[in-house]
Amino acid sequence: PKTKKSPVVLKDKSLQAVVDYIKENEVKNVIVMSGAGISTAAGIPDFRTKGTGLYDNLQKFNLPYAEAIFDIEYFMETPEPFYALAKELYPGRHFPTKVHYFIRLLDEKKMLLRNYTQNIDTLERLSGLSPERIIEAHGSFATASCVECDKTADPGFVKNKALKAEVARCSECNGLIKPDITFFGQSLPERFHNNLSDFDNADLLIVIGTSLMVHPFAGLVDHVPGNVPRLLINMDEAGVHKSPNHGFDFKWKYGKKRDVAVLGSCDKSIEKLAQMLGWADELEDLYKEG
Ligand code: CNA
Repeated sequence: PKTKKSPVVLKDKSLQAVVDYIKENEVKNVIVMSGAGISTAAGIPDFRTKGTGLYDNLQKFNLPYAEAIFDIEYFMETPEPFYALAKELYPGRHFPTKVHYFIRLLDEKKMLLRNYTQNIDTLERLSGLSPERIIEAHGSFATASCVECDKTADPGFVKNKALKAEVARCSECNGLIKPDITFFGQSLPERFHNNLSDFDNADLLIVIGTSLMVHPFAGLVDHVPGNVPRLLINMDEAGVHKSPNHGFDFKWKYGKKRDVAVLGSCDKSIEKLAQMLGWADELEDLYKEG
C-alpha cells in the first residue's frame, strides 16, 4: 500500500532552520521532554555520564547492579542504599539552570504546551514554571508515602530522615516510606497518562538532557505527528537505535528534514537558541532574578 508522505518541514538540519520554523509558523504548542542533563549544571549528577554519573559512583553501596538503587523490589528488601543516595539528591540545595528558565520563558511567550520531565529534583517548580505546564513523569521528592499501606507521609519528616541517611518508616504500619518517585517496576503517575494527547497537538518537540534510555518516557518522541520537527539538545546523540523493533529512531544525520541534533552543553546551546530567537536578554533577566 502507498504510504502518505509527510511534507518536509525544515529547510535543513540546522538550529537556524528550527528558529526559522518557529518564527514562520507561529509555533505555540512546544513540548519539551527533559532529563537529568538539564540539572547537571545545577550540581546534580545524572545517571549515565561516564565518570560523574550516579551509576559510576555507586560502588560504596555494594549493589547487585547499578539500577537496583531505583528498583522497587530491591528497595523493599534493602532500602538503606536509596536513603543514603537520597541524602545527596534531596531538593533544597540546588537551583534551576538556564535551561529551566528557558522553558519558563517559552511559557511566558505562550508557546509551551507542556514540559514532560524525567527529573525528580523539582527544579521546574522552583524556576516558577506554572504547575499546569509540568508533567513530572517519574514523580518527585515533593511528596512521599508508605509502600505497604499507601498512607501519605509528612514531607518534612521524610526529608529530615533522608538528610540523616536514615530510613523513614510509616507512623501507621511501620512499613517503608518512599518519596513518590517512580522506581523501575512501578507505573508512572496518572497525570502522565492522562495528558498524553498533548503529543497529537504539538507543533515542535524539544528533547533536552536525556539519554532516552528509560521507557515508556523515551518512546514519546514518536508520538508527535510525522511532520513535527524534533530538536535534540544533548551532550551526545540519543534516541538512535539500530533495531527496527525498537519503536523509535531519530534521524539526525539522514532522512527527511525533521530531526535536528545540537550536541554539546545544553546550557550553551540554549543560550545560543535564545539569542537566535532574540530572547537573550529576557533569559538572562529571568535567570538573574531567579
Ligand atoms: P541519563 O540517562 O543520566 O542521561 C542524561 C543525558 O544528559 C546524557 O545523555 C548526558 O550526555 C546528557 N547530559 C549530561 N549533562 C549534560 C549537559 N550539561 N548538557 C547536555 N547534555 C548533558 O538521565 P535521563 O534523565 O535520560 O534518565 C532518566 C532517569 C534519570 C530518570 O528516571 C530520572 O529520574 C533520573 N535522574 C534524575 C535526576 C534529577 O532529577 N536531576 C538526576 C539523576 C537521575
